[in-house]
Amino acid sequence: MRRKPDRDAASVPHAKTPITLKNPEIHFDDLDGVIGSHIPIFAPEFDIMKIGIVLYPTFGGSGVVATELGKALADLGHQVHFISYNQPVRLGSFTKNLFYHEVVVSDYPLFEYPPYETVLAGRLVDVVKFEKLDLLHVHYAIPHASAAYMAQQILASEGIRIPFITTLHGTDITLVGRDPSFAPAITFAINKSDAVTAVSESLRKDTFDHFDVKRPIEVIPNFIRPEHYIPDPLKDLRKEYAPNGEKIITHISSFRPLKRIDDVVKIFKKISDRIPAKLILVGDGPERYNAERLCRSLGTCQDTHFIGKLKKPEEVLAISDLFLLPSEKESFGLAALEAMASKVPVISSNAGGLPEVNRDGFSGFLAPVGDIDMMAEKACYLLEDEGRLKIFKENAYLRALDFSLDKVLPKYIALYDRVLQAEKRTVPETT
Ligand code: GMT
Repeated sequence: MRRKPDRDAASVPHAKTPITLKNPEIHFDDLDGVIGSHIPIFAPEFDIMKIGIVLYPTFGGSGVVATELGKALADLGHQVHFISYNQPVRLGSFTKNLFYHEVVVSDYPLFEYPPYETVLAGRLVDVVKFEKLDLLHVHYAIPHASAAYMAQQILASEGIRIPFITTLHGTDITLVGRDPSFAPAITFAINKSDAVTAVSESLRKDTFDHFDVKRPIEVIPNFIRPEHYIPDPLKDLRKEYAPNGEKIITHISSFRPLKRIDDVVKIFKKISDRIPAKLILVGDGPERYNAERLCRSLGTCQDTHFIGKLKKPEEVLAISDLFLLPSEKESFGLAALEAMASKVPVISSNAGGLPEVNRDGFSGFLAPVGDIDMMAEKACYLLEDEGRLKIFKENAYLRALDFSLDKVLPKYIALYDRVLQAEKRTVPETT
């Protein structure tokens, strides 16, 4: 049963209001295939929904997007229940509409591999039943989609119907999911989802190319809340990191091999041979040690700061001049979008969905994966000319606004509404 909110529907962005573009002259065409079409978006009737969001709570982009989505929905009056094994890192302070349900897996000695998926399914059954959820939205297919399907079937056997939406984020499709040991379960769970979204056109295509998917996949891109990226004038750390006015180059990632951290260090070496510059590396992961060793052997350590994981990467982005993302694979590249929202141009590879986010020659530059010469050249082209850099900084911000919450959230709400409308016509399925 969906409820009306206790506040004025007309004051919320998705109350039967056409969403208007603040900058209609800017790149709306580029959103074809990324966001959808030119048709003005009419959001559905405003009803309060009770939504369960299943996510990875760590620093990865899928967790960040899922958390921000939940927070935005809660701000609009919807009731949002996060379900995960840990409190999402970007959750911040609670509001009355936000809830967190922890999934605790027993450490019974027999379990060499704790059965997270089974316990998650059980927790979903419990939360759906007792919180009377309207729908589940799972982020990252493995193992969330199959756990949601299992929960859906358990509930159906009790006469309770719960639809679930799966959002594909990247390596669940492009890397891990393709492993033959995962693929059958992933394909099945995607096909059993009540709706499926992918964060880029590239990921959508990859999914159809590599899995026998029978359902439509809607592209709903990742988003930012522009207000999160307004620099705090009291926190200008620029002088601490670049005391002599050096340019600041930043990279943020999980330091996994596919992020090609070595390329970041090598590109920086080429840049710093020409321009006084500092490199700030944010994040941590398996490649950190190699990157530190490479730095030592290239002699760039005194200009490089490995600062580890940060809850508020926007603080570093606020003092950055350029962002590097030379990834091997990247379904979207949320870190690049966050940099652009902070007015930081991006030099990235052209892998996956990156060209859908970073506009070559406008918000930064693209280069083939591994082409560190080209990336360093493009970086110097920007950093050597103050006027040019300033234009690219403004462009990066304008491009980021194409992915602002007010443009993307109505897409999710419209999808929820469609799924819930379809639900009214569905009888519980018991296999
Ligand atoms: O990279 C991953 O394996 C995990 C995943 C995550 O949780 O951060 O990253 C993917 O999802 C992000 C959010 O949609 C995207 O911005 C990243 O591009 C994507 N990573 C890859 O495709 C490598």
